[in-house]
This record gives sequence, structure tokens and C-alpha cells, in this order.
Amino acid sequence: MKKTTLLKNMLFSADLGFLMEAHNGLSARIVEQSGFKGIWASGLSMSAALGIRDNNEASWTQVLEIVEFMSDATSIPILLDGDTGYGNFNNFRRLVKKLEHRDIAGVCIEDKLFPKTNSFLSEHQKLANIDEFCGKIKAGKDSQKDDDFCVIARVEAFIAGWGVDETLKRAIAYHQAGADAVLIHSKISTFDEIHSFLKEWGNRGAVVIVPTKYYTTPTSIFRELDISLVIWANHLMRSAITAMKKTALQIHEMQSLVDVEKKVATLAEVFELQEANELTQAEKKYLPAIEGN
Ligand code: SPV
Ligand code: MG
Repeated sequence: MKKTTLLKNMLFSADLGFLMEAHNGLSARIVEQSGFKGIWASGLSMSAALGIRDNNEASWTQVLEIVEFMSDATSIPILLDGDTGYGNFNNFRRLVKKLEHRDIAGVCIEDKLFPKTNSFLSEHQKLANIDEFCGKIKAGKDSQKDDDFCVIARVEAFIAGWGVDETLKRAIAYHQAGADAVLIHSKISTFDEIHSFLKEWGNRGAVVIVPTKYYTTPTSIFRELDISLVIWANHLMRSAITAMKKTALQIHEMQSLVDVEKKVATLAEVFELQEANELTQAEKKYLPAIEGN
């Protein structure tokens, strides 16, 4: 099945689905091997992995390069965190085309202004004009070639300090503009904001959430409330930071590898993740046998 169809089915099936964050080809492959059915190409994680900020410091073509590696390394659908779409409707529709070329299953755009700021960083974030954002959604949907490619509209009204009324107004407008789903984001440590939205939203359309801050909310509640998709948004990048800091400090202190060797992935695991064996087999098939080798 096409990756686009797989993502669309996740959004519209009766079951709660999960996307796990990845930020490069290696982490994407680890997500797939862990059993996840889809990948969140997180803007925060991809920028952090590049050593830069989540403020559109990476150009959109640099982001495309990263997701191309991720797509090549996996067979499950990838939803790109497309920030604000990297410009206006015109930039966004070009992005959609280029994502389809790279077999990316969908893109999520948020109703903030370019260059964006991470939702957990700044208190007074400015929101996009509703009509302008609806035009962007429409332009994206009109330019996709594959009917199943998904455009998800992320509502940042709670993040920007607005209440449920503004959040609902925006979600309804984006849904009517053709968004395949709405992502409602919240930075408070309880599920209250999202819950207040869901009560008003009813069953108008698919809802995606990112429980980074309200992580103590039991997953069973998301299921009971008919959420479509949960995104675990940054946990491979954060676990990599913890592991890398520990290893670097230990090697620096000990001036030896003896204490860490048994605590890190073996080289065999690295080669397995790179599918080194496939190349060995291909060499046997395609390279001429040279005497003495
Ligand atoms: C990301 O993973 O980059 C996101 C989610 O956009 S958040 O960091 O919560 O804004
Ligand atoms: Mg992001």
C-alpha cells in the first residue's frame, strides 16, 4: 500500500494511531524497527540534531534533504512537521509537490508566522490571519497529485494564550478549507485545554495531539475521546542527547573506552541498521569476480 494511503488510514481508522519522532535516516529506521506504523519528522528534533534552533534556521530544502534520507530508509509513512509552510501559499504548494516526489505521506502546517518559534519557548506568539492560512491549506490540497497525501492544520491558539472559542473557530475554518485533520496543540501540563476543545468539536473531523507537556494523561483517555493520532514528538532526539552526553563525559574522564564499550550499540548493530549485508550480497551479484579476491 502507498505510504500516503497508510497515513490516511491511520487518521481515519477507528483505532488510536501513534507517530514516533525521528530526525534522520538512522532514527527513522529505529522507529520502524520498534514497531511504529508512522513517523513524525519533527522540526524541533531535526533542527536540534543539526545544532541549530527551531526558528526556521534550516532552509526548507535542507529539511527536504533530511526527510528524503528518512523516507529512503523506511517503508512506513512520514508526516513532516512543515512549520508554517516556509512562506505563503505559493511556498507551501511547492513544498507539497517536492514532498510527494520524495514519498512523504503528509505535512502538518501551523497557523503562526514565518520565521516560527517553538511552541514551548515564547509566551506571546503571533497567529496567522485565518483567511490567509485557509488559502495556504487550499493551495496545498489543490497542488497534491496523490489524493491520499494529507495536509494537517495545526491550531496554535491555545499556545498563543487564546481560549477554546478561538481554537474552535480556527479548527472549523481549517477543516472547511480542506485540511484532512486538525492538530490541536497545548503547552499546559494537564489535558484540560484539549478536552475543552474536544467537547465543542464533537465528531467534525480527525484530531491529532502532541502530549509532550501533558504526558501524564493516560493513553486510554485519548482512546476514549476518539483522538485519531498521538504524536510522541521529540523523545528519540532527547534520549540521544542523554546517551551521548553520558558517553562523551565518561570517555573524556577515563581517557579510555573500557568502561563504555559494553554500554553502547555494537558495530554489528550499526552495520545492521545500515543494511550493510545487502551491499555484500549485491556485490556478489553485480561485481565481476576478480581472480585473487
Ligand atoms: C516538533 O516536534 O517540532 C513540534 C512539536 O512541532 S512541538 O515541539 O511541541 O512544538
Ligand atoms: Mg515543530
